[in-house]
Amino acid sequence: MNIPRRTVLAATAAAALASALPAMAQKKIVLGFSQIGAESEWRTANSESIKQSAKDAGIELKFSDAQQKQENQIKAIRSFIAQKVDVIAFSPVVESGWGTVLREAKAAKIPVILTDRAVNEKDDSLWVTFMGSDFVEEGRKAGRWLVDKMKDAKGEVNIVELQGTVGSAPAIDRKKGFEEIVKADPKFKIIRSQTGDFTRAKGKEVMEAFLKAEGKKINVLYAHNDDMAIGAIQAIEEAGLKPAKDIVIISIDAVKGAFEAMMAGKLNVSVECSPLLGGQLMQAVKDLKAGKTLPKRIVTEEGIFPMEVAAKEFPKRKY
Ligand code: GZL
Repeated sequence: MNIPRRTVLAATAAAALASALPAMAQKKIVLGFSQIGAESEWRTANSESIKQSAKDAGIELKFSDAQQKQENQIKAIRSFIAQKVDVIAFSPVVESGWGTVLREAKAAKIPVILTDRAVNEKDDSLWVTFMGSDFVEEGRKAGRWLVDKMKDAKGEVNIVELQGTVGSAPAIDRKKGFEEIVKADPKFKIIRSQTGDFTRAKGKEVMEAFLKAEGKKINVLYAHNDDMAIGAIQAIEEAGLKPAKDIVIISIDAVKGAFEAMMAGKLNVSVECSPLLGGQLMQAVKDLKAGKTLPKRIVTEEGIFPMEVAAKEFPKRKY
């Protein structure tokens, strides 16, 4: 039987494609991830979540640690572009200064996912989605807890504030949310506010300075993360004061160290900020590569843990 030449060619091409398909289908998605650093327990748990979830999802992860420097994150993103990764994701150390490199990624047709922290670029076509917590709401939760705690307090309530990294979304928004709530009652006064850069060491150092300047006038410490609160607790004890008693302490993240401090009676409350974004990120990467549309904003659901529930909740904690 004489089979037309074009039919033979089509059959050969189909056979070649079919034999190549399994390999093509198995071609691993490559994700370039630029992480801020390892400044806190939260960050360490976040990195672990991303690395483990990439492994579980069969995604090849190129992971870079920027040691909390924006220029290192920009370098890493440029390197991912040069390597032609499939997707780029990162947690921006600060809100501004990303337009140029995000436009380079867009020009290279590499989709970008923001995780954990936002950027303040006007052109939101520069990223596909932003997944992470609502930091303003975290600040409001901290404020609402304090207002309730101090509802019977007479006279002024003097607050010192340990801010996160200057210019970072969590520092800007946690301050905003907390102030929105406490400013409703003039008895609350933020008498000192300074960055502790989200680290234990800096938190301790700045709290020492607060104590030197204000001493027993301080009624409350509001720390933008647990690591700075834990550092400040050391300073408060070294000053001969009782943390969580002489000075009410509110912090954010709800990492293991915070639960341990609450169970020791040294921290009053921690607002949850979940670092476990790895699973959501890998699902978003797979959906992207499968041509699905992602929501512009994916918000993490979170709670609040006062010291009274710490012992019961601690065994259930995943970070
Ligand atoms: C919040 C995250 C913050 C944590 C800090 O999502 O960006 O950075 O609250 C961490 O502990 O350093």
